[in-house]
Amino acid sequence: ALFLLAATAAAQTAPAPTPAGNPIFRHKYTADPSAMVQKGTVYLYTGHDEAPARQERYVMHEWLCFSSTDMVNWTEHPVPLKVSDFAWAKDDAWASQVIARNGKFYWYAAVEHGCIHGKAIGVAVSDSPTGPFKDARGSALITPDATPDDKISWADIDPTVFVDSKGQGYLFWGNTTCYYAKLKANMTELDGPIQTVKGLPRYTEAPWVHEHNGWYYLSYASEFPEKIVYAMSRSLEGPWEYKGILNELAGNSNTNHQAIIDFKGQSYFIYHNGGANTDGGSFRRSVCIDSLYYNKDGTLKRVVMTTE
Ligand code: FUB
Repeated sequence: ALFLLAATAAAQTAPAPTPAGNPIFRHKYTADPSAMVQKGTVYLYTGHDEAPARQERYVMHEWLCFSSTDMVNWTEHPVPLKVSDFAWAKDDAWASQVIARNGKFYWYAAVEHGCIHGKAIGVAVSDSPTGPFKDARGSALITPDATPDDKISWADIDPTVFVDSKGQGYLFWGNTTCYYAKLKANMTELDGPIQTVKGLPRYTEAPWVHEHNGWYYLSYASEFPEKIVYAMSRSLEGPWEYKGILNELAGNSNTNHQAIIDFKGQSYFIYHNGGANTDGGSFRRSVCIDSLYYNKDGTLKRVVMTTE
């Protein structure tokens, strides 16, 4: 596929061509994709890896937003959310997801908390999928000490959010242990206790929940270096049944992080690897997209990265 990118300032400009195939963007390093379909448009949200070459630690201060009506030509929007938009946070624009509800758009994002040591999850809100977004609470939704068995300061990362057909919202997240909690209809408060997801062997991080033909899927990053695996259930509250590998190691990156969407009759697996440019790697990652296919029994065919 030929991927085109339109860089925008305040106003959008005409698309400018980028190299074909995966990774889809080469002008910036992008990581931890999430995606949402709204009115015939895909909105793709990513973290921004800003670490200079050979600096082997995350440098991430903001999130990015791109949109497309064909998964080929992408428009880049002005930066819609930064760590500094959460006054209580101090650094690390880690993984995130945006979801639509009640005519608004809610962005769940992991950051380093400014006062309590460790990662926290905030939620920002906007009237538009492209922002600007602003802090919806003025405080973290999930604080670094929210989960009782935290042994690491980055236990509370990688939010994924889902609203079921009855309108019940769920937040899933976590490193080493996967947690979930119900969300109130306002999407900015938990509605009940934090629970642990069981039945996810070798869980590391990066949960993504989606639904397809009556099945719920919980895909996640497993082991380290990470591969993406998945489990299936008839209920978001489990029991989850482990189904195996969805995508093998992500090239030159220790992490992988996925989003799964259906768009115009095709399913897509959106993820990152360390493949773009000679400086690419675990801290300079790049978003890739490949088609995703289901077997008749609902299980997923393994995704192999393509380059065109
Ligand atoms: O981008 C920072 C962290 O790396 C994310 O939170 C994890 O999912 C991994 O991709």
